Amino acid sequence: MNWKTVKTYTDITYKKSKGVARIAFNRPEIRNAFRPKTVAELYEAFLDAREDTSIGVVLFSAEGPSPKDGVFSFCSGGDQKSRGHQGYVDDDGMPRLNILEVQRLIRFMPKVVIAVVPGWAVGGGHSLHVVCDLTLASKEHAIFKQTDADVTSFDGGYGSAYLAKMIGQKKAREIFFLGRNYSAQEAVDMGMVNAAIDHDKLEDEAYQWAQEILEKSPTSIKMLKFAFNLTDDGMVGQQVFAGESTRLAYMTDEAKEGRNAFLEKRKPNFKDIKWIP
Ligand code: S0N
Repeated sequence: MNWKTVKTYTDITYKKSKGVARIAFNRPEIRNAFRPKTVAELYEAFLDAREDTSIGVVLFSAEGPSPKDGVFSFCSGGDQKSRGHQGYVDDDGMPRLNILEVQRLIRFMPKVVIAVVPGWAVGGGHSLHVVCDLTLASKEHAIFKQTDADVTSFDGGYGSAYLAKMIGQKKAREIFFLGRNYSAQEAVDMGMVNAAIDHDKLEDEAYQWAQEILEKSPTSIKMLKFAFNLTDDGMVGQQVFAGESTRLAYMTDEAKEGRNAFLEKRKPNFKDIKWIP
C-alpha cells in the first residue's frame, strides 16, 4: 500500500496512498474517544483530503489495539473527561460540539468516505460510522453500541434519525433505547454495515474497496453521493446537488456565451443552442 504520512498529529494519524487517504483515531488507550483537539485534527485532515484532487476515497479508521489491554476500538464517542457544562472543553476553555462539523464535512465532501471499524463503535463513534458512505467492520472485534441515553449526550441528527432511515424505525429505536451490543454480522444483517471482514484482512480489504471505487467516473460518484443524500438533507441537500448541476452547466457552450455576452456588454445569442428533449 505504501502509505505516506501527510502530517504528524497527536490524536490522529493521517496518511495517503494511490488516491486513498487514511485518517485514523489514535487514542486507543481510551477506546479512541474524541476531545475537541481530536476533532480539530480530524477536521483539518478531512478538509485536506477533500481539497486534494488526487484523492477519491477516504478510509476513516483507528489505530490500536489499546496498549493497556489489547482491546480494539474505532471510537467510543466524546471524551467524557473533557465534557463540561456546555460541551466538550480543551485547554482553551471553550465548550464545543465540533464533532457535528466533522459529520457535515464527511456528509458533504464529494468523495467516498468508508468507515473501517476494527473494534468498538460506541456513542458518537457509532454516529460517525452511520454518517460515512460505507462501513466495513472486523468480524471478530467490531461491536456496535449506543450509550447516548446512558450518559445524557445524545445525537438527535444523523446518528439517530438518519440511522432510522437506514435500518428502519423499530431497530434504530431498539439500538438507542436499550443500548445493547451488536456484532459486525448483526450490523450487516440490519443494513448499517456493508461487510464483516476477517480482522487481519480488514485494512487490506478496505483499501481494495477504495481502489475499485477509484476505477469509476469521479463525476458520477460525486453526483450519486449527493443524489443519495438529497432527500434526507432538505434544502441543504438540494443546494449541494444543485451547485454541482450549475458546475456542469458552466462547462457548456451556452454558459460560455452567457458569460461572454455579459463581459462584452451585448445581448446573449442562444439561437444556435438546441432544446434537446
Ligand atoms: C466503549 C466501551 C463500551 C468499552 O468498554 P470496555 O471495553 O469495557 O472498556 P472500558 O474499561 O470502559 O474503557 C477503557 C478505558 O477507556 C476509557 N474510555 C472509554 N470510553 C471513553 C469515553 N467516551 N470518554 C472517556 N474515556 C473513555 C475508560 O474510562 C477506561 O479508562 P481507564 O482505563 O482509565 O479506566 C465503554 O468504554 C463505554 O461505554 N464508553 C463510553 C461511551 C460513551 O458513553 N460515549 C459518549 C456518548 N456520547 C457521545 O459520544 C456524544 C458525542 C458528541 O459530541 C455529540 C454531541 C451532541 C450531538 C451529537 C454528538 C455526536 O456526535 O454523537
